[in-house]
Amino acid sequence: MHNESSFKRVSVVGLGYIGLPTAAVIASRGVDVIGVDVSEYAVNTINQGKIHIVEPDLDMLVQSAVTTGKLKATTQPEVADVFMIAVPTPFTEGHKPDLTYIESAVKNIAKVLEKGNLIVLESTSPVGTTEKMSHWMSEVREDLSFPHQNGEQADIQIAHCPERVLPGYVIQELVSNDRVIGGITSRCAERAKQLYKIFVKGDCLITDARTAEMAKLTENSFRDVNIAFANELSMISDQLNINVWELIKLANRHPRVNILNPGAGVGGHCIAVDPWFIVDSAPDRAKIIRTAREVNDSKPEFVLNKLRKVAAEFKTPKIACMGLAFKADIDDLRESPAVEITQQIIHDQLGEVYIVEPHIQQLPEKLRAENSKLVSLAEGLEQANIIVTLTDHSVFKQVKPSILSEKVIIDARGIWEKD
Ligand code: SAJ
Repeated sequence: MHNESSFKRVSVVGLGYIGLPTAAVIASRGVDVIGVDVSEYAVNTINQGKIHIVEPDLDMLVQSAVTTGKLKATTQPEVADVFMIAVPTPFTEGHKPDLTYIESAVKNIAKVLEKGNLIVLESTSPVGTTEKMSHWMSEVREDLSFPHQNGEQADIQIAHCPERVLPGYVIQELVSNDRVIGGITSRCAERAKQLYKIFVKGDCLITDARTAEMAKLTENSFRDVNIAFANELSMISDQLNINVWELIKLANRHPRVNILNPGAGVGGHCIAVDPWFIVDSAPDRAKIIRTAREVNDSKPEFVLNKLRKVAAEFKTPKIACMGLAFKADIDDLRESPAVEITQQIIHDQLGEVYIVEPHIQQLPEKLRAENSKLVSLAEGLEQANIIVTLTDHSVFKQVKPSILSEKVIIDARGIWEKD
């Protein structure tokens, strides 16, 4: 495709789960893209036309972008018309946001900034971060003016456009999702909108930077609160001897009720993290948001306690842990409650542990032990006398009920109950 926008050269800083797909999609629209990452391994892999992360269809997109010369990766920032920042924003001890990746990326870019450049922060960030970026850059470049100093007349434009893509559907959602674009000034937002129009088919909705930051945190907190409601119901139902899956199915037949699924806990690096940024900004006001986090974080221990009781009734407990990924049909084990639970089962020596995770070839270091083994689905089902479902992978749903009839099942994901 031919690029007719004023953005001839786009730099994407941070080539992970968000940055790399974004870089490849923009390159596929005929724009020259420079990807910047601190990891030499990531940079070398990408420059060979390969990928260092797993996401459907990304491999082909990157390969074609690199082969046509439109995408190039480097460890040092180069001159560009726009810089899109997609680096991690984890939290530190006490759930405090850690902005060091953003600060160091921004200060690094500042060295190569030119008058007229646009910087867009894509990383999910606490309210006020985009404004902080403006200050950080001005410390490095006293020769340029920034929006917090010179408003609409600033030499440099800065905006926030939070990523909203769902892992597993990134390529599709990058193009089709609506985007919220918040500028420090309206000119910043308008300029950023021109950038996103190169590849986004959804609407680009304009606001200020603080509202855009809060919008992203709100989306993930909304989901966290609703999952917490489902998880709380599952624990109450257990106490009251009610099947929570049947309960939710029935309640959801009300035209204005739509309860989400209880599970083994909330994992991933977004929903279990972002609500804490709201709590950190307004600790006295964010009551439901904080409690939802606590409820979801308590779910793994609840599942473990159920398993401890069941295992105590067996002479030789053989436990099949179904799934390690943080959610269905992906291979991502980071911040996964399934890993946390499995690790504890192994550590507490609750029995022989048969780990079934069809999306990985070998166990992560922390799950390797004398009493643990990565096995196929068939072997796990055959060997185990206790089965605990931790991730709702599609392949698990196809297991015939007759195979399960002689096992004790703790179905934390409702895989074999829902339908
Ligand atoms: N989960 C449940 N029950 C449910 C739904 C999810 O227990 O009914 C669990 C999942 O198993 C998983 C966790 O919640 O452990 C999070 O999974 P998810 O599919 O809800 O979300 P993520 O973390 O993969 O992606 C979210 C998305 N945000 C929203 O849906 C509001 C995505 O659009 C964001 O771009 C992404 O966070 C992000 O990067 O912030």
